[in-house]
Amino acid sequence: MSVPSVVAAPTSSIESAKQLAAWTAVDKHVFPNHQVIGIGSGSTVPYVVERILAQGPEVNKDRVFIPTGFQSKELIVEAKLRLGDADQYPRIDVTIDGADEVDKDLNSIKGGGACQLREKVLAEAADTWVIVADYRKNSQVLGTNWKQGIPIEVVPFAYAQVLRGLATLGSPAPKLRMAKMKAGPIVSDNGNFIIDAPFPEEQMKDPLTLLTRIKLLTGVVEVGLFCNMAKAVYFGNEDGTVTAK
Ligand code: ABF
Repeated sequence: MSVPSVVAAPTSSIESAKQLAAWTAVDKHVFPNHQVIGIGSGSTVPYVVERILAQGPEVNKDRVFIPTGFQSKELIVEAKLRLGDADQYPRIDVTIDGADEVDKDLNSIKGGGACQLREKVLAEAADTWVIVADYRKNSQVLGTNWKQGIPIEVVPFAYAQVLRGLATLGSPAPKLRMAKMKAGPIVSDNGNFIIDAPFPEEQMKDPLTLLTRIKLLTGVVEVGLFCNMAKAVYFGNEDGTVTAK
């Protein structure tokens, strides 16, 4: 049986860095006895699937793969791996996902691709949750590199009120995320809107407190702050090395 190819060979140092992080995470955390595997979203994750495929059809034939959204579902199908869903598999052996930024304590911002609700469900369901990213995502304090704010999924009916609530919590310019050409709000896989809310550095230094406050706003479905969840983070570097946190 031939192994399907799900990603082209990297053509830039950034792509090579992503591939390196993804391959390292798979080699260190995806074992032959792992049967239920969560597959995250974003541009680094295809390299995760590439490395899992390289473990061979014998290992993969009995495994089931749970996606965090439409993109990873397509990826799993294209790779000819068995697709499952989170409601069938509330316990996952290992989930590997990307991130928009990761701080010194392994807290992360996620949701640049509007998938943070399903990403968090799969992170919480996993015995082991691992982040893979290129070196640009590595920082001391969240919000240093990722400037557009914390992605927050909200029920459409409540978005204007949540915008007001976020301003009250201290966000200087929370914005409803719009599609290209302002064609309308971005809609998540769950039919909800996304707000991007930047916060001052002082508040970003304590992401758990911020997460708790935002989550209490009525109409908020999930917040793209992932605190105290990651077992490990791998950043691929341009020089061919990997930084592990
Ligand atoms: C996903 O990966 C999202 O949460 C995030 O927006 C995205 C970014 O990752 P990449 O750099 O791999 O495209 O998990």
